[in-house]
Amino acid sequence: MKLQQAIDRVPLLGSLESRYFFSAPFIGLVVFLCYLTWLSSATTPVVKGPVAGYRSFLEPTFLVRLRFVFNAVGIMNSGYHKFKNTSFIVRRMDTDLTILAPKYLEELRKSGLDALNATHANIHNVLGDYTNLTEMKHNDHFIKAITHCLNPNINEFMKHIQDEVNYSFKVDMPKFEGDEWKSVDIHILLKRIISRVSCRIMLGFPYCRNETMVEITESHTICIFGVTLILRRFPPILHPLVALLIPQRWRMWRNIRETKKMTQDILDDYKVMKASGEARPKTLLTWMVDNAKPHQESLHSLVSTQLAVTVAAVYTSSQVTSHLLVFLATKPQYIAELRQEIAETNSDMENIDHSKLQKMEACLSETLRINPPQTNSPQRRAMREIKLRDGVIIPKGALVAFPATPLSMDPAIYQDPTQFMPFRKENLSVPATTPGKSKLAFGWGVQACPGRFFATKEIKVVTAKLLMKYDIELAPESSSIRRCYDIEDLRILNPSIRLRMRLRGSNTE
Ligand code: HEM
Ligand SMILES: *[C@@H]1O[C@H](CO)[C@@H](O)[C@H](O)[C@H]1NC(C)=O
Ligand SMILES: *[C@@H]1O[C@H](CO)[C@@H](O)[C@H](O)[C@H]1NC(C)=O
Ligand SMILES: *[C@@H]1O[C@H](CO)[C@@H](O)[C@H](O)[C@H]1NC(C)=O
Ligand SMILES: *[C@@H]1O[C@H](CO)[C@@H](O)[C@H](O)[C@H]1NC(C)=O
Ligand SMILES: *[C@@H]1O[C@H](CO)[C@@H](O)[C@H](O)[C@H]1NC(C)=O
Ligand SMILES: CC(=O)N[C@H]1CO[C@H](CO)[C@@H](O)[C@@H]1O
Repeated sequence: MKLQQAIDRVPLLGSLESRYFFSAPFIGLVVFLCYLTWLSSATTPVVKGPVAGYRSFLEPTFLVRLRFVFNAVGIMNSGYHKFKNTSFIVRRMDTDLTILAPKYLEELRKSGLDALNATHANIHNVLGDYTNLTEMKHNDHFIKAITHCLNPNINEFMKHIQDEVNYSFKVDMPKFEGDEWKSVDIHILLKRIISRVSCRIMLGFPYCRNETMVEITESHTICIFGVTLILRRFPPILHPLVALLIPQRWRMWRNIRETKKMTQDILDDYKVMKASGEARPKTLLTWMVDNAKPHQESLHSLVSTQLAVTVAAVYTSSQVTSHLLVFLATKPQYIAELRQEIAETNSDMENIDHSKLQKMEACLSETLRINPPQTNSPQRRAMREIKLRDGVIIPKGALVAFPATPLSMDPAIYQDPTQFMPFRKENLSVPATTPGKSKLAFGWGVQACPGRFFATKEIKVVTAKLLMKYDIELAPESSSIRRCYDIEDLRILNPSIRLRMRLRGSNTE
């Protein structure tokens, strides 16, 4: 009765009869039906083609969209094998996505097809408006910094990267006594190492040693995944409301604020250094500051681009390295071969191009083949209507992608595709960084991942150091559990996987 009194006191509610309040189930039903209607309606233009994923013609569309959340790879595979040479459509909860037939890869590379834009696809996928990443639309600084500063000077950067990896091993590694085995959450460990290295190339020494900044680098991508995974469950009309309630978004804002503070402090330091003629560290940030066009000079712009690189760089690399180590932990025969190869390079890790540590690079390629971080890769957004050579029309606004995982797991292309067989003879000589028509983990064409040269070297350095210092094996309790999960088109290592590690040295049996 207290409720009724309370209701009566509120002018508007008091005038409503209380029986309306008993129609909650009715309102619930209406809301639910609206939700299903939204889920069933197409939201993005698509290329004409069949739709993959329906188990029968009776299956309602909302179910197909829901199933894509946990079975994206299954749906992609069924479409790929059923419609071989034609493009098909998959239904994600937030959009319809056209999976282009692999035969179009050639055309995409040759003519460039620049109107199919990778950045705009990414902004859509991370809901840029809600993750403060729309700045990327006006600002390709984050890509240029990598192609103009990092890639041409990569050997110079490698010195710093090695130093940072050394430091990380000192402070982040669990302490081992004698020859005891310890259970290690490998992904947490690698995320920390990779974040430190990422901070080092972005901000330089000593700023990269600021633990707040390292934590931001580590957590920011996860925050953004959290926001997008939640928001994709809701129709756009509800996004402004729902977004306010997502804790990851509060954390994300805090990260942005802290990064602004840190960046401002660094810029102030730069001014002092400039005045005294002291050299600033060579970093992505200094490059961005020096090469900013007027609209790119603001703190807001610098911080957005900085975080855009973090989002592209940290989670991908740490996941891939974790997958690699888990594969190696289960295949000790390769560890022995890799150790021998590392020993032969005489610990000259600064100039590790493809010609050095080739076997390790083959292991990395094989890891990327079995577990590309994104199942639909590369993804592009059509910025205008595009007519392909065979007359197929990609309408303006369409989101298109290629079937990275189905291609790299196709038994017609790779023998025993589910097996980790790094020394597939024919491909030993192909660098991990070179995209292939069935090797799309780094994307494709001019818009392929600009950070892939760095990523490969970084992963090789970290893995080499781990293998030389520690014995690793799969923890017994992890041997029978699932290795990976797919959440929509992202593949993640099962967070429960543990490796056992121990110091090598006098105790090598
Ligand atoms: C193993 C690690 C990595 C994988 C698997 C990976 C994969 C990818 C893929 C598939 C794309 C899209 C390419 C396309 O659309 O054709 C991409 C774009 C990109 N990656 Fe990477 N990447 C990795 C590491 C890195 C690192 C370390 C950096 C930075 C140093 C980086 C920076 C970028 C940037 C800036 C883009 C462009 C985004 C855009 O076009 O808007 N990536 N990456
Ligand atoms: C797919 O296309 C290729 C060449 O474009 C052709 O040789 C092949 O027969 C086609 N396969 C199917 C199943 O249509
Ligand atoms: C994609 O769009 C971004 C942002 O609008 C732009 O800077 C970039 O040049 C475009 N990429 C291509 C390949 O046209
Ligand atoms: C990192 O440590 C290794 C040995 O663990 C050493 O050979 C190398 O010189 C160190 N690199 C840097 C940059 O300090
Ligand atoms: C993020 O973007 C929103 C909307 O554009 C803006 O109101 C907010 O201040 C931004 N957050 C931060 C921390 O910059
Ligand atoms: C990290 O940097 C921020 C911003 O410059 C500063 O306020 C904070 O005290 C630094 N933290 C440490 C541990 O140095
Ligand atoms: C993924 C990849 O690069 N595959 C290549 C392996 O080698 C054969 C033969 O050289 C090529 O045809 C494949 O494209």
